[in-house]
Amino acid sequence: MLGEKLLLPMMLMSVTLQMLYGEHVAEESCTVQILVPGLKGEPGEKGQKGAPGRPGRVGPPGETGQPGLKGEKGVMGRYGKVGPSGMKGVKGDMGDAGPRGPNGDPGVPCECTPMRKMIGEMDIVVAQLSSELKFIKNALPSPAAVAGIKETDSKVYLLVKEEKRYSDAEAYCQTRGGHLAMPKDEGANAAIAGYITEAGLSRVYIGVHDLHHEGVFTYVDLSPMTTFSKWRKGEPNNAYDDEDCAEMMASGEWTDVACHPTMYFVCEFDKDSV
Ligand SMILES: [Ca+2]
Ligand SMILES: [Ca+2]
Repeated sequence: MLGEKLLLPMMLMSVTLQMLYGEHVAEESCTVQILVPGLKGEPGEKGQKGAPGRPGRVGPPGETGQPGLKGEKGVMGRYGKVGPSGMKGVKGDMGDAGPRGPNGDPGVPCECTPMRKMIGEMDIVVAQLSSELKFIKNALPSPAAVAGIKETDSKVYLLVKEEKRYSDAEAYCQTRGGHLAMPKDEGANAAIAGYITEAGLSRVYIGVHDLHHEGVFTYVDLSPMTTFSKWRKGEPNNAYDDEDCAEMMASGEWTDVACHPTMYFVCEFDKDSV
């Protein structure tokens, strides 16, 4: 093939040289071979199949496909965990009344008269207790200072375990609505004496004095001492010319004593005023 390509230019060059130099060239033309291409050959046999080519470029995305058909319902799952408690519901309407129950056994016949009498007596006791409680609240300075109270039909006596002079003791009793004890009969005197004895004492001031007229004893409320007195033998003696007040011994007997020493005393209160 290379030879064919070179032959044509060389042949043309040879013709050109012949035109330029005439005979000189013609003389030499005998030595130049003029090459002419031959006829086209027969087609060759078909070659073997070549190797596969490289992969092509990635194509554009395809169109969205059509939705598939709905699948069949699956098997039921397991039970879930228990949920939290719900809110309290609204109270429902009241139900219908139930059937009536059977009759009870007959009761014991009422003994009303004794019951009423007992209730009446209890009312009286309650009234008395209320009265005494009111008195205690008003009269007692403090529970520790008092041995308790003693009473007769008409009087309430209060033994005060605070040592005071006669005048201060009377003031104490008056503040609480009473006076120093003024025994005006044997019963009252015995009640006070028993009170002193039970308290383990030997003597207390009582409301008897001769402060206004020497030798003329009266009660502390200035009421006269007319029908009753309980002087110990030899009393009152106004010893040392200084005994104008009176004390009661545990025996119930009276003695005139000085007014300034301090000692325990007994107050009395009218039940009507308690
Ligand atoms: Ca006297
Ligand atoms: Ca005396």
